[in-house]
Amino acid sequence: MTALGTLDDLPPRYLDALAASSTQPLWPSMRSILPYDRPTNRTVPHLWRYREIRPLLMEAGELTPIEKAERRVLMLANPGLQGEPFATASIFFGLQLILPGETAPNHRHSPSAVRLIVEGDGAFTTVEGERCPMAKGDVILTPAQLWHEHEHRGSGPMVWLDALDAPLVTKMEAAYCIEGEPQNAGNRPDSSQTRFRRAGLLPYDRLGKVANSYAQFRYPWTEVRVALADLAGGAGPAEPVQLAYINPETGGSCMPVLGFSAIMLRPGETLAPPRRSSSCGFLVVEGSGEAEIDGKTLSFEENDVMAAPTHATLRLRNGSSREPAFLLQIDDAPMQRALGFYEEFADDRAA
Ligand code: GTQ
Ligand code: FE2
Repeated sequence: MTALGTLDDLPPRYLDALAASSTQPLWPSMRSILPYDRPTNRTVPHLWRYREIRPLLMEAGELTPIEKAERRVLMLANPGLQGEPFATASIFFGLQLILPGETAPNHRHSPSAVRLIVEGDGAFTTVEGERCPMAKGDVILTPAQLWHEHEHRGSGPMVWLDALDAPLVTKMEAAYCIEGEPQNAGNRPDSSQTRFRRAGLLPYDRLGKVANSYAQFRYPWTEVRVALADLAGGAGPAEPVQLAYINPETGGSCMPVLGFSAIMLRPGETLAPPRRSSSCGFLVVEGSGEAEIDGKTLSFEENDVMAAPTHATLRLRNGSSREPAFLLQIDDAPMQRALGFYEEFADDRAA
């Protein structure tokens, strides 16, 4: 690697002239714009303990009425990002609380959001007129620019994890939101229960259509859990048990920027995926164990959330030798693939 010239190498007169012409030399900044060999991460491995955050979220329920919040959310701010309210450089995570009888008004925005349900029942999110019931572990999509509102008709608090591609959209100076009239959705079951009931089957009239749309908004956890158990039943001990959430009409990632998948850690299993260029986070749906992210050990329990920077070395260990553990993974691999630079590293240099 060549040692490059610095600003000190240049005459002050020349630097003043550059500043006056709104230009800058690249070569003194080359290694910070293009770090050599691997990226420089600000994002640090981190775990948000649900046990600690839940009381704060409940207190927000007392301190701030829904009308004053629109969305009552505690954002998960990675300590490495110096006050930026993001979990990784490209992933926004927030824990949202809605109380019985409350509604979060109809709106749409340029960032995409996905809900991963943590606790409670009796709430719905309505996306483009489709009413999606929320139950623990469910994944519900709110793609960019689609109308969505939340309503809680049950009893007890309802909490979910919001995952948004807001960091990217904000960086693009393209983030905005508008409010609309309530959607007045009917009682029809959502399409995960009708048109997309089983993997491998598509409504006939959709066959061959290049879908530029979102066919399915909700991915019920009860079905994902069964699918993971069935996958484990047919897998060798060294094969990871992980299922990706896809758009059933395209077979591609369910969202364009962020990717969603479910992992089953079999009893006693340690999962050591290849090092990847993507950043990611995890929501623990069931079980407990340890994550090792770039050498940092984090003990996780049910409902905890974790974040890992790009290019991280990762191990996920199930703490139980009797019960499986289940995690939802959120990553920015779809965006990296779309941009043409996604990588997996077979030889883990950091191991
Ligand atoms: O529930 O619509 O965490 O618009 C951030 C922005 C949640 C939502 C967030 C949002 C929402
Ligand atoms: Fe929203």
